[in-house]
Order: sequence, then structure tokens, then C-alpha cells
Amino acid sequence: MSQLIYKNYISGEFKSSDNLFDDISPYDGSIVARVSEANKADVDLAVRSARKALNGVWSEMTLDSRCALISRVADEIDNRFDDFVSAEIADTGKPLNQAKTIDIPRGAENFRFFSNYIKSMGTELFDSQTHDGAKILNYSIRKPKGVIAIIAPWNLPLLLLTWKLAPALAAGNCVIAKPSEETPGSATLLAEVFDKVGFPAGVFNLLHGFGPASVGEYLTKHSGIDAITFTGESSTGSEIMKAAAPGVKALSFELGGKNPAIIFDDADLDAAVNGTIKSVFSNCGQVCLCTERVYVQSKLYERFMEKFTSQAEKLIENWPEGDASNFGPLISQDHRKKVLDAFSKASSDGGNLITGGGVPEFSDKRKSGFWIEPTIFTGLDEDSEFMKNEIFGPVCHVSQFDSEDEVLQMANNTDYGLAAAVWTTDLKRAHSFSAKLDVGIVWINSWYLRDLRTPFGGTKLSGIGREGGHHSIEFYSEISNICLKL
Ligand code: NAD
Ligand code: 6OD
Repeated sequence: MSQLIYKNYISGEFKSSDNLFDDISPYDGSIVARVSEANKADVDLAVRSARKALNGVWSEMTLDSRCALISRVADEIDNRFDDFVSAEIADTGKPLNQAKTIDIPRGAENFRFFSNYIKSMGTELFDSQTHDGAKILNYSIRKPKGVIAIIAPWNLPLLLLTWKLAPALAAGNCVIAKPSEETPGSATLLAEVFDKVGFPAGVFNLLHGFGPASVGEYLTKHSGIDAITFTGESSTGSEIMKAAAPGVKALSFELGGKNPAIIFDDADLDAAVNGTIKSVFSNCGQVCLCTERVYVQSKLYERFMEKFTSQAEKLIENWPEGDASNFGPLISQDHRKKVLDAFSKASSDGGNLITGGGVPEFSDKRKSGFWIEPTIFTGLDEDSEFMKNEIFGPVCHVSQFDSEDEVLQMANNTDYGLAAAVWTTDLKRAHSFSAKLDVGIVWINSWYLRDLRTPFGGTKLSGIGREGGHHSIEFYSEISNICLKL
């Protein structure tokens, strides 16, 4: 069988490269495809072609026609649903059911949502007077920011790329997208979709490659890029900030987390256990919103631990299409090493390993994949490395607490500030406690329920800015105030 080659998409054309790298399947280590790495000249060409479209055909389109085209992308993702699901599974190893119910439908929904949402947005107007009684009107208009670089991670490849791409296009920008080198498949299919639905050349460009000394760095340092929107590790965010500093470029960052789940004595125990199983182990723990620190109030602690551990041990590590499979591998060999090293460090720092901690045994091709066991620790100091650093794997630490003040201090004792889950049946406490958490997003008695109109983002090391609804459109727009003396 001939090898699948993923190409770049520049100025409306697919372009391969002599520099090919491997796209590897996490579930058995096999090669899914070979990927064309773009070079500096490709980046220059993509930026020029985006600028040309921005100053020409794309800005000449009416909002209605632009949005109609964007929503056709959603329809075409639906038409090619199975292809997208297969590509996402092949690159990430995630269970079929997750790709089918979350990743790909949300990928399509991002286009549908923002192409509608922008049409309902107004701008500001102030009707005022000068000191001598003249009337003035101040009103603002929204313009695209320009040529936007989107740099995406590997954990929810299509969902997170389109979460930025859809509002950027709806606001009238042209885009150069770089998916993660680990997960180039669904983005390549997306370029085929853009080509098919008839986007003007240059509006959407896709470049494959790595970060440092590759497409990521070339893009973030490029003088022709007007804004950078990035999802990934906090340390990469810091590198991108440095690269963007000379050009004082606008930045939107969705970065790492070290998210707490707080379970009060009065919580519905089964709901809290089921919800925490999801928040710790979904996507093999590789969601920025995943819980890595669980705090359970003392009276409930023993009962919670018994049920929580038993459910973690029942997660099914199977081929993505396998019956009832609900737990996939980590993304790569390197990432698995990093996670296993964190497990060893937790043990040597005095942590009690309650379950997991190692690599599962298989007698089929999964032996060559990057599987790891769902893992739970207790007994670690709040200031230990495990409790401070994001691990991004299927693991959590569970601690006990007595009072609300105590757990608030523990939950906020982190350099990150992305998300938290609070489990309680006391509505008054739910409101007041959630407001004191130093995070961008709190879920009460739930986890990862999404309404695309809400602000999404984190504080401290977890990011800069908010996206979602009008927050996205504001980031991807430049607002000009016009003052009219009547
Ligand atoms: P990563 O930072 O390693 O890579 C993300 C992207 O940045 C990739 O496309 C990569 O090629 C590129 N990149 C790497 N170095 C670069 C550089 N110097 N210049 C320009 N581009 C560069 O992140 P990852 O490992 O792909 O994703 C996992 C991380 O992402 C975790 O920390 C997770 O918490 C975070 N994340 C955050 C959110 C959020 O919404 N807050 C969502 C998903 C993932
Ligand atoms: O659901 C979303 O819109 C979103 N940005 C999710 C981020 C998940 C992090 O891994």
C-alpha cells in the first residue's frame, strides 16, 4: 500500500516538501502518514498570499457571504465525518466514541456557531455634548486584525484548531494555521474541505512543522503576522511571547493547568465520583481542563476513595474501535516517559501509590504503543513537585481537608489558574466558594459542559485573554472609534 503523504496548503494549492517527518500512531507505534514540513519560503509565501486575500477578495465579501462560506465548512465536515473521525483516532489513539461525540462534532460546531454569532454583534455608540453645547456622536467600528497565526496542540486537534480558526475568519481575518507535528491528519482534511467549498486562495493556509527552528518559530517571528493565537504549554507560551515582543503583536494564549476538584461532605457521592473519573481520566488525562488535584472533605474521604479507585481500575484500555473502550494511550513515547518520570518522583517524594503507576501489558500490537495505567496517589506534600507541575497524564493526587478556608488556600496554591470543579449540594456555598477560586472557569457539580458564548481562558500561567462568544470576536478584531461632530 502506498504511503499517505500530508501536504501543506498555501495560496489555495497543496504543496509537498522534500522534508518529510513521520506521523505516528500512539496505539501501536505504527506510521500513519509522512508529513511535509514547510520551510521559511513556504511561510513567506503563505503570509504574502494571506495579506493579498485580506486586502482584496476576502475584505470585499459581504458579511453574509463570508459567513455562508464558513458554515459550508461545517456542512462538509459533517459530510466527511467518518474520515475526520478516523484521522483523529489514528493520530491521537483516543476512543472512537470520544472522537465521534466530542472532537469532530465540536469541530463542525465551531464554524456553525461563530458564523451565526458574529451577525448578532453590534458595536458601541455614545451620544454626547461638548462644553459649548455641540452634539457629537462617538461610535466604533470593527475591522479584522489582519493575518493571524494559529498554533495548535495535539490533545483535541480539530476542536482546538477550529475554536480559533472559525472566529478569526468570521471577523474577516486571513489565517495561517500550524497544527501540532504529532497530529497533522484532521487539519489536512480540513484544508481539503476549505478547498472544496471554494474559499478564495490565501484566506486559509495550513503549514506543517515543528516549533523551534521550524514553522512555529518562523511564524511567531514573522513581521507579516499581525496577531498570534496559541494553545499549548505555558513554557511554549513564554517562548512565543519573546518571539512576538519586537513586533508588539497581539497574543491570545490558552495554556496549561493544574486544576483542582473540591468535593464537600454534602456532595452527591456518586455524581462526584463519576464526574471526577471523567475530569481526571478523559482523553488519558490530556485535556488542559483535567483535574490533577482532588480535595475531599474528611467525612466523605474513605467512601469517595473506595468508589473512585474501583472505577479507575475498571477503565477499559482497548483499541479505539474496541467494545466499550474508554481509555486510550498517551500521545507519544516522549510524553509517556515524562509522565512515568513524574510518577517515580511522586513515589520518591513519599506519595502512596493507590492504583496504577505503570504500563499495562498487552499481547498484541498495543505493546508498541504508548499506553499507561490510570493512576492515583495520596500522601504528597502540597508543595511537592507533583502538586506544582502540570503532568498532562491520567493521574491525580487525592488529599483530605476539614474546612472551607483550608481547601480554598490549597486549591489556590498554584502558579496555574485555568479551571476547577466544585461538588456540593449547598447552593449558597457553591456560589460563594466558586467566586473565591483563582481560575478562569469553575464547573459546579459537573465538568467540561460547554456553551460557546461563555468566556474561556485562564489566569496566571494558564493564559492571557479570553475566547468564546464576543470575547473571541473582540480578540480577532481591531476596533476603531469614530467621533462625529454634528
Ligand atoms: P506545546 O506547547 O508543546 O505545542 C503546542 C504547539 O506549539 C505545537 O503546534 C508546537 O509545534 C508549537 N510550538 C512548540 N514550540 C514552539 C515555539 N518555540 N514557537 C512556536 N510554536 C511552538 O503543547 P502540546 O504539548 O502540543 O499541548 C499540551 C499542552 O497544551 C498542555 O500544557 C495543555 O495544558 C495545553 N493546553 C491548553 C489548553 C487551554 O485551553 N488552556 C488547551 C489544550 C492544551
Ligand atoms: O472546549 C473548548 O472550546 C476548549 N477550548 C477546550 C480546551 C481544552 C483543553 O485541552
